[in-house]
Amino acid sequence: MNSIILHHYPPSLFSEKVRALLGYLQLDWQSVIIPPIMPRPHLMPLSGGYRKTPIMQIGANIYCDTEIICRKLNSLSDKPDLYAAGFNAERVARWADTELFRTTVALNFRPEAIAAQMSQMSSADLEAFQKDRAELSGGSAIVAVDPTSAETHFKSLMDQLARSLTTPFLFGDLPSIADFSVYHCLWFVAGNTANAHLMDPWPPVIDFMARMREMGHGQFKEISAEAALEIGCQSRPSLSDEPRVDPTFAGKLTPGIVVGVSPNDYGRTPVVGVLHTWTENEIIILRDDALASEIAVHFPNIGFEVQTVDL
Ligand SMILES: N[C@@H](CCC(=O)N[C@@H](CS)C(=O)NCC(=O)O)C(=O)O
Repeated sequence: MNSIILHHYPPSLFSEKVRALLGYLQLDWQSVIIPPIMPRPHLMPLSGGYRKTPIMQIGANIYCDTEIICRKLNSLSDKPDLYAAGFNAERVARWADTELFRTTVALNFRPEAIAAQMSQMSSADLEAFQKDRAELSGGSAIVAVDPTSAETHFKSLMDQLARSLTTPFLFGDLPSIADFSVYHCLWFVAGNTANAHLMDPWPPVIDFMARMREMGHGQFKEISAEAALEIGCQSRPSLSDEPRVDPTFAGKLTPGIVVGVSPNDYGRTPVVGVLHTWTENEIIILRDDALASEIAVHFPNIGFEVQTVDL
Protein backbone atom coordinates (compact mmCIF):
# COMPACT_ATOMS: atom_id res chain seq x y z
CA MET A 1 0.00 0.00 0.00
CA ASN A 2 1.20 3.51 -0.77
CA SER A 3 1.94 5.30 2.46
CA ILE A 4 0.59 8.58 3.80
CA ILE A 5 2.62 11.64 2.83
CA LEU A 6 1.89 14.97 4.49
CA HIS A 7 3.04 18.15 2.74
CA HIS A 8 3.22 20.75 5.53
CA TYR A 9 5.42 23.20 7.44
CA PRO A 10 5.97 23.26 11.21
CA PRO A 11 4.13 26.49 12.24
CA SER A 12 1.03 25.67 10.13
CA LEU A 13 -1.89 25.26 12.52
CA PHE A 14 -4.10 23.25 10.14
CA SER A 15 -1.11 20.94 9.66
CA GLU A 16 -0.93 20.53 13.43
CA LYS A 17 -4.53 19.26 13.37
CA VAL A 18 -3.44 16.46 11.02
CA ARG A 19 -0.13 15.78 12.81
CA ALA A 20 -1.99 15.37 16.11
CA LEU A 21 -4.54 13.09 14.45
CA LEU A 22 -1.74 10.96 12.96
CA GLY A 23 -0.31 10.70 16.49
CA TYR A 24 -3.64 9.66 18.01
CA LEU A 25 -4.43 7.17 15.24
CA GLN A 26 -0.86 5.81 15.36
CA LEU A 27 -0.57 5.77 11.60
CA ASP A 28 2.93 5.80 10.09
CA TRP A 29 3.55 8.61 7.65
CA GLN A 30 6.12 10.46 5.58
CA SER A 31 6.74 14.16 6.00
CA VAL A 32 7.52 16.65 3.25
CA ILE A 33 8.38 20.09 4.61
CA ILE A 34 7.18 22.70 2.12
CA PRO A 35 8.05 26.41 2.15
CA PRO A 36 5.54 28.57 4.06
CA ILE A 37 5.04 30.70 0.95
CA MET A 38 4.73 30.02 -2.77
CA PRO A 39 6.30 28.80 -5.05
CA ARG A 40 6.02 25.07 -4.36
CA PRO A 41 7.14 23.68 -7.71
CA HIS A 42 7.13 19.98 -6.76
CA LEU A 43 3.72 20.09 -5.10
CA MET A 44 1.67 22.03 -7.67
CA PRO A 45 1.88 19.26 -10.32
CA LEU A 46 0.24 16.99 -7.72
CA SER A 47 -2.36 19.42 -6.33
CA GLY A 48 -3.17 21.10 -9.65
CA GLY A 49 -2.79 24.55 -8.11
CA TYR A 50 -4.49 24.14 -4.70
CA ARG A 51 -2.23 26.27 -2.54
CA LYS A 52 -3.38 25.91 1.03
CA THR A 53 -1.53 23.85 3.59
CA PRO A 54 -1.57 20.97 4.45
CA ILE A 55 -2.02 18.60 1.52
CA MET A 56 -2.06 14.84 1.97
CA GLN A 57 -0.85 12.43 -0.68
CA ILE A 58 -1.36 8.69 -0.91
CA GLY A 59 0.29 7.60 -4.16
CA ALA A 60 -1.56 9.43 -6.94
CA ASN A 61 -4.44 10.45 -4.63
CA ILE A 62 -4.22 14.01 -3.32
CA TYR A 63 -6.39 15.27 -0.45
CA CYS A 64 -6.97 19.03 -0.20
CA ASP A 65 -8.31 20.54 3.05
CA THR A 66 -8.08 19.00 6.52
CA GLU A 67 -11.78 18.13 6.53
CA ILE A 68 -11.30 15.48 3.83
CA ILE A 69 -7.81 14.56 5.08
CA CYS A 70 -9.21 13.76 8.55
CA ARG A 71 -12.10 11.68 7.12
CA LYS A 72 -9.64 9.66 5.07
CA LEU A 73 -7.29 9.09 8.03
CA ASN A 74 -10.26 8.05 10.19
CA SER A 75 -11.18 5.44 7.56
CA LEU A 76 -7.63 4.02 7.59
CA SER A 77 -7.47 3.43 11.34
CA ASP A 78 -8.78 0.73 13.70
CA LYS A 79 -9.43 3.30 16.44
CA PRO A 80 -13.05 4.12 17.38
CA ASP A 81 -14.78 6.26 14.77
CA LEU A 82 -13.92 9.95 15.27
CA TYR A 83 -17.30 10.90 13.80
CA ALA A 84 -19.35 8.60 16.09
CA ALA A 85 -20.47 11.59 18.21
CA GLY A 86 -22.43 12.66 15.13
CA PHE A 87 -23.63 15.98 13.84
CA ASN A 88 -22.79 18.04 16.94
CA ALA A 89 -19.12 17.05 16.91
CA GLU A 90 -18.87 17.81 13.20
CA ARG A 91 -20.53 21.20 13.71
CA VAL A 92 -18.13 22.09 16.56
CA ALA A 93 -15.22 21.05 14.33
CA ARG A 94 -16.50 23.31 11.56
CA TRP A 95 -17.04 26.17 14.01
CA ALA A 96 -13.47 25.81 15.30
CA ASP A 97 -11.97 25.63 11.80
CA THR A 98 -13.75 28.85 10.81
CA GLU A 99 -14.79 31.15 13.68
CA LEU A 100 -12.31 30.07 16.36
CA PHE A 101 -9.59 30.00 13.67
CA ARG A 102 -10.37 33.61 12.67
CA THR A 103 -10.26 34.76 16.28
CA THR A 104 -6.92 33.07 16.95
CA VAL A 105 -5.39 34.44 13.74
CA ALA A 106 -6.54 37.95 14.71
CA LEU A 107 -4.85 37.48 18.10
CA ASN A 108 -1.60 36.23 16.59
CA PHE A 109 -1.56 39.04 14.05
CA ARG A 110 -1.60 41.80 16.67
CA PRO A 111 1.62 43.81 16.36
CA GLU A 112 3.10 42.49 19.62
CA ALA A 113 2.24 38.91 18.63
CA ILE A 114 3.69 39.31 15.13
CA ALA A 115 6.88 40.66 16.67
CA ALA A 116 7.08 37.56 18.91
CA GLN A 117 6.32 35.20 16.05
CA MET A 118 8.40 36.67 13.26
CA SER A 119 11.38 37.79 15.33
CA GLN A 120 13.64 35.27 13.51
CA MET A 121 12.64 36.58 10.06
CA SER A 122 14.68 39.04 8.03
CA SER A 123 12.79 42.10 6.78
CA ALA A 124 12.99 40.71 3.20
CA ASP A 125 11.43 37.40 4.34
CA LEU A 126 8.74 39.26 6.25
CA GLU A 127 7.93 41.35 3.19
CA ALA A 128 7.76 38.23 0.99
CA PHE A 129 5.48 36.56 3.55
CA GLN A 130 3.11 39.53 3.66
CA LYS A 131 3.00 39.70 -0.15
CA ASP A 132 2.24 35.98 -0.36
CA ARG A 133 -0.59 36.21 2.17
CA ALA A 134 -2.07 39.25 0.38
CA GLU A 135 -2.13 37.16 -2.80
CA LEU A 136 -3.70 34.26 -0.91
CA SER A 137 -6.53 36.45 0.32
CA GLY A 138 -7.07 38.16 -3.02
CA GLY A 139 -6.06 41.56 -1.66
CA SER A 140 -8.44 41.68 1.32
CA ALA A 141 -7.55 40.52 4.83
CA ILE A 142 -8.06 36.78 5.47
CA VAL A 143 -9.31 37.75 8.86
CA ALA A 144 -11.50 40.79 9.40
CA VAL A 145 -11.73 40.54 13.18
CA ASP A 146 -10.68 43.60 15.14
CA PRO A 147 -7.69 42.59 17.35
CA THR A 148 -9.17 44.13 20.52
CA SER A 149 -12.49 42.37 20.09
CA ALA A 150 -10.58 39.19 19.23
CA GLU A 151 -9.14 39.10 22.76
CA THR A 152 -12.58 39.60 24.35
CA HIS A 153 -14.16 36.98 22.07
CA PHE A 154 -11.35 34.56 22.78
CA LYS A 155 -11.84 34.91 26.54
CA SER A 156 -15.61 34.26 26.24
CA LEU A 157 -14.92 31.25 24.06
CA MET A 158 -12.38 29.92 26.60
CA ASP A 159 -14.95 30.35 29.35
CA GLN A 160 -17.56 28.39 27.37
CA LEU A 161 -15.02 25.74 26.45
CA ALA A 162 -13.86 25.28 30.06
CA ARG A 163 -17.49 24.77 31.16
CA SER A 164 -18.03 22.22 28.36
CA LEU A 165 -14.98 20.17 29.32
CA THR A 166 -16.72 18.04 31.97
CA THR A 167 -15.21 14.92 30.34
CA PRO A 168 -11.61 14.43 29.13
CA PHE A 169 -12.64 15.33 25.59
CA LEU A 170 -15.42 17.53 24.25
CA PHE A 171 -17.84 14.69 23.50
CA GLY A 172 -16.86 12.16 26.17
CA ASP A 173 -14.00 9.94 27.23
CA LEU A 174 -12.69 9.45 23.69
CA PRO A 175 -11.57 12.09 21.22
CA SER A 176 -13.84 13.10 18.37
CA ILE A 177 -13.07 15.21 15.31
CA ALA A 178 -14.14 18.32 17.31
CA ASP A 179 -11.19 17.96 19.71
CA PHE A 180 -8.64 18.11 16.89
CA SER A 181 -10.18 21.24 15.36
CA VAL A 182 -10.34 23.06 18.68
CA TYR A 183 -6.85 21.87 19.59
CA HIS A 184 -5.01 23.19 16.53
CA CYS A 185 -6.44 26.70 16.97
CA LEU A 186 -5.46 26.82 20.65
CA TRP A 187 -2.03 25.32 19.82
CA PHE A 188 -1.47 28.32 17.55
CA VAL A 189 -2.23 30.75 20.39
CA ALA A 190 -0.21 28.72 22.93
CA GLY A 191 2.79 28.78 20.57
CA ASN A 192 2.90 32.58 20.53
CA THR A 193 4.85 33.92 23.51
CA ALA A 194 2.83 37.16 23.54
CA ASN A 195 -0.50 35.27 23.70
CA ALA A 196 0.19 31.95 25.46
CA HIS A 197 -0.89 33.36 28.87
CA LEU A 198 -4.42 34.07 27.58
CA MET A 199 -5.55 30.51 28.42
CA ASP A 200 -4.10 30.50 31.94
CA PRO A 201 -7.35 31.47 33.76
CA TRP A 202 -9.03 28.26 32.49
CA PRO A 203 -7.33 25.12 33.93
CA PRO A 204 -9.75 22.69 32.16
CA VAL A 205 -8.55 24.14 28.85
CA ILE A 206 -4.89 23.85 29.87
CA ASP A 207 -5.47 20.19 30.91
CA PHE A 208 -7.28 19.49 27.64
CA MET A 209 -4.34 20.92 25.70
CA ALA A 210 -1.92 18.71 27.65
CA ARG A 211 -4.01 15.61 26.84
CA MET A 212 -4.06 16.50 23.15
CA ARG A 213 -0.34 17.33 23.06
CA GLU A 214 0.48 13.94 24.62
CA MET A 215 -0.82 12.26 21.47
CA GLY A 216 2.37 13.36 19.72
CA HIS A 217 2.73 13.16 15.95
CA GLY A 218 3.17 9.39 15.46
CA GLN A 219 5.98 7.66 13.58
CA PHE A 220 7.20 9.50 10.53
CA LYS A 221 10.23 9.96 8.33
CA GLU A 222 11.24 12.94 6.25
CA ILE A 223 11.29 12.64 2.47
CA SER A 224 12.03 15.28 -0.16
CA ALA A 225 9.42 17.06 -2.27
CA GLU A 226 11.12 15.54 -5.35
CA ALA A 227 10.69 12.02 -3.93
CA ALA A 228 6.99 12.67 -3.20
CA LEU A 229 6.45 13.93 -6.76
CA GLU A 230 8.19 10.83 -8.10
CA ILE A 231 5.83 8.63 -6.02
CA GLY A 232 2.89 10.53 -7.55
CA CYS A 233 4.31 9.99 -11.07
CA GLN A 234 4.86 6.26 -10.52
CA SER A 235 1.41 5.60 -9.01
CA ARG A 236 -2.09 5.39 -10.40
CA PRO A 237 -5.10 6.83 -8.59
CA SER A 238 -6.79 4.34 -6.33
CA LEU A 239 -10.56 4.84 -6.45
CA SER A 240 -12.73 2.13 -4.96
CA ASP A 241 -16.00 3.31 -6.47
CA GLU A 242 -17.26 3.63 -10.01
CA PRO A 243 -17.92 7.31 -10.83
CA ARG A 244 -20.64 8.37 -8.40
CA VAL A 245 -22.11 11.83 -8.82
CA ASP A 246 -25.18 12.25 -6.64
CA PRO A 247 -27.62 14.78 -8.19
CA THR A 248 -28.69 15.84 -4.68
CA PHE A 249 -25.36 17.67 -4.42
CA ALA A 250 -24.22 17.96 -8.03
CA GLY A 251 -27.46 19.18 -9.58
CA LYS A 252 -27.18 18.73 -13.36
CA LEU A 253 -23.44 17.98 -13.37
CA THR A 254 -22.58 14.45 -14.45
CA PRO A 255 -19.43 12.29 -14.34
CA GLY A 256 -16.94 13.16 -17.08
CA ILE A 257 -17.73 16.86 -17.23
CA VAL A 258 -14.76 19.24 -16.86
CA VAL A 259 -14.98 21.36 -13.71
CA GLY A 260 -12.91 23.74 -11.62
CA VAL A 261 -13.03 23.23 -7.84
CA SER A 262 -11.98 26.06 -5.53
CA PRO A 263 -12.23 26.98 -1.83
CA ASN A 264 -15.02 29.51 -1.24
CA ASP A 265 -13.02 31.70 1.17
CA TYR A 266 -9.36 32.39 0.30
CA GLY A 267 -6.72 30.73 -1.90
CA ARG A 268 -9.49 30.47 -4.51
CA THR A 269 -7.37 29.15 -7.42
CA PRO A 270 -9.56 26.52 -9.14
CA VAL A 271 -8.20 23.01 -9.64
CA VAL A 272 -9.42 21.82 -13.04
CA GLY A 273 -10.22 18.20 -13.85
CA VAL A 274 -12.88 15.70 -14.85
CA LEU A 275 -15.64 15.16 -12.32
CA HIS A 276 -15.55 11.62 -10.93
CA THR A 277 -17.37 11.70 -7.58
CA TRP A 278 -19.63 14.10 -5.73
CA THR A 279 -21.24 12.75 -2.60
CA GLU A 280 -22.45 14.19 0.69
CA ASN A 281 -18.88 14.61 1.98
CA GLU A 282 -16.53 14.40 -0.97
CA ILE A 283 -15.75 15.73 -4.45
CA ILE A 284 -13.14 13.90 -6.56
CA ILE A 285 -11.77 15.11 -9.88
CA LEU A 286 -9.26 13.39 -12.17
CA ARG A 287 -6.43 15.41 -13.67
CA ASP A 288 -3.93 14.55 -16.34
CA ASP A 289 -0.84 16.46 -15.35
CA ALA A 290 2.01 16.97 -17.81
CA LEU A 291 4.52 16.21 -15.05
CA ALA A 292 2.70 13.93 -12.64
CA SER A 293 0.40 12.00 -15.08
CA GLU A 294 -3.02 10.93 -13.76
CA ILE A 295 -3.94 12.28 -10.33
CA ALA A 296 -7.19 12.04 -8.33
CA VAL A 297 -7.76 15.19 -6.29
CA HIS A 298 -10.16 14.94 -3.35
CA PHE A 299 -11.97 17.87 -1.72
CA PRO A 300 -14.62 18.13 0.98
CA ASN A 301 -18.08 19.11 -0.22
CA ILE A 302 -18.58 21.91 2.30
CA GLY A 303 -16.39 24.98 1.83
CA PHE A 304 -15.74 24.43 -1.89
CA GLU A 305 -17.34 25.64 -5.12
CA VAL A 306 -17.60 23.73 -8.39
CA GLN A 307 -17.88 25.51 -11.75
CA THR A 308 -18.01 24.01 -15.22
CA VAL A 309 -15.01 24.88 -17.40
CA ASP A 310 -15.00 25.34 -21.17
CA LEU A 311 -11.75 24.05 -22.60
N1 LIG B 1 -9.77 24.93 5.26
C1 LIG B 1 -8.37 24.64 5.12
C2 LIG B 1 -7.56 25.77 5.76
C3 LIG B 1 -6.06 25.60 5.52
C4 LIG B 1 -5.27 26.88 5.78
O1 LIG B 1 -5.80 27.99 5.80
N2 LIG B 1 -3.97 26.70 5.97
C5 LIG B 1 -3.07 27.83 6.08
C6 LIG B 1 -1.84 27.40 6.87
S1 LIG B 1 -2.24 26.89 8.51
C7 LIG B 1 -2.59 28.20 4.69
O2 LIG B 1 -2.93 27.54 3.73
N3 LIG B 1 -1.77 29.24 4.59
C8 LIG B 1 -1.24 29.62 3.30
C9 LIG B 1 -0.21 28.67 2.76
O3 LIG B 1 0.30 27.80 3.48
O4 LIG B 1 0.12 28.83 1.59
C10 LIG B 1 -8.07 23.29 5.76
O5 LIG B 1 -8.84 22.84 6.62
O6 LIG B 1 -7.10 22.64 5.35
